[in-house]
Amino acid sequence: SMQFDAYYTNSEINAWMDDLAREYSFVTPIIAGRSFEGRQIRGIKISHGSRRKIIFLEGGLHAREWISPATVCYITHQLLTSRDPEIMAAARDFDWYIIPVTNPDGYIWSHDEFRMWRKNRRPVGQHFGVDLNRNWNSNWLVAGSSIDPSTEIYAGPGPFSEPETRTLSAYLRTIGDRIDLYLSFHSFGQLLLVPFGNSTAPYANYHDAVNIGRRAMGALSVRFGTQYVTGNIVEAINYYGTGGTIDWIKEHLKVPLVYCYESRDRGQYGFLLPSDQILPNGQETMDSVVDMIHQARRFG
Ligand code: 0X9
Ligand code: ZN
Repeated sequence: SMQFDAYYTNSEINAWMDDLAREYSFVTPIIAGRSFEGRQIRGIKISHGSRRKIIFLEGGLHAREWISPATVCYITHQLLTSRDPEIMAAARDFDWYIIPVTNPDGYIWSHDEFRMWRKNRRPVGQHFGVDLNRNWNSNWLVAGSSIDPSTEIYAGPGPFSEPETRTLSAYLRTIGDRIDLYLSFHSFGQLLLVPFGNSTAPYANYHDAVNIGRRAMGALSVRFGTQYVTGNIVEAINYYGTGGTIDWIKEHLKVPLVYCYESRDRGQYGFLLPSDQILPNGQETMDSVVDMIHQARRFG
C-alpha cells in the first residue's frame, strides 16, 4: 500500500494497481491505450455492478508534473479505503475510470534521465517529443502551440499524430456518453481550468461549470487555506493553448463537467514540489472532488 511520502515510479504505480485488482473484486485493470515506445497506458476501473455514470481521472500527461499521478493515486486510495460516508458513497455511486500515468514514456524519462521533461518521447529530427496537451483534435495548432519540434509546446505533425492521444481518445469515445465528470490533473499554479483554451466565449453550461468549480475550490481551501483561481485558461493564466485534452473532451464527447487541475504550488517549488506536500495536496484535492460530486449529482 502507498504511503504518499514519496513520488512513485511508473513501475511502482503499475505494481500497486495490480495489487488493487487482486485485493478488491470490484477493481478491474484497464488498458486505455499505448505510448509511442509501445507501453500500455494502464489504469483501473472501480465499479460496483451495473453501468453507472462515470467519473474519469486522468494524470501524468505532462511528464515532469509528478504531483499529478500522485494526486490521482491518492484519490484512488481514498476511494478504496476511506470510512468517510461521503467518500464511500462517491466510490459506490459512480464507475471510476482512473489512469494515473497517460504519458508513461515521458514519466519514465523524467524519473530516469531528465527531471524537467514534459512531452512524449517521439524523435523528430534532432529533437524529441510532442506536447500531448497540444495534440488533441480540438482547435489543433490554433493558439499557444508550435510547429517547431524544439519547443515545449510542439503540437505534432497533425491532430492525434501521437499514439498516446489517439488511443486514449479512441478509448474515451467508447465510454464518453456515460462520463459525467472528467478531471485532468496537471501542475502547477493552483488553478482550476475549464474549456476552452482559445476563447472566453461562454458555451452551454460554462457558467454552471465555473460556479461549481469555484464552490469546489472553496471546499479545497478549508483544510489548509490553499487558494485556487477558477476560470478558463485565457482568464486564469492569461495565455492560450489549444489542442488540449479538456477542450476535446468538451467539444467531442459533450461531457457536462470537465476540469483541469493545476495543482500546488504557485511557483515556489513548481514542478519540483517536495514530497511532503503529496499528502496535503491530495487531501485538499479530495475535499474538492467530494464537493464537486455533490454538485454534479444533479447532472446524473
Ligand atoms: O499549458 C498547458 O498545457 C497546461 N498548463 S501546464 O503548465 N500543466 O502545461 C494548461 C492547459 C489548459 N488547457 C485548457 N484549458 N484548454
Ligand atoms: Zn501540464
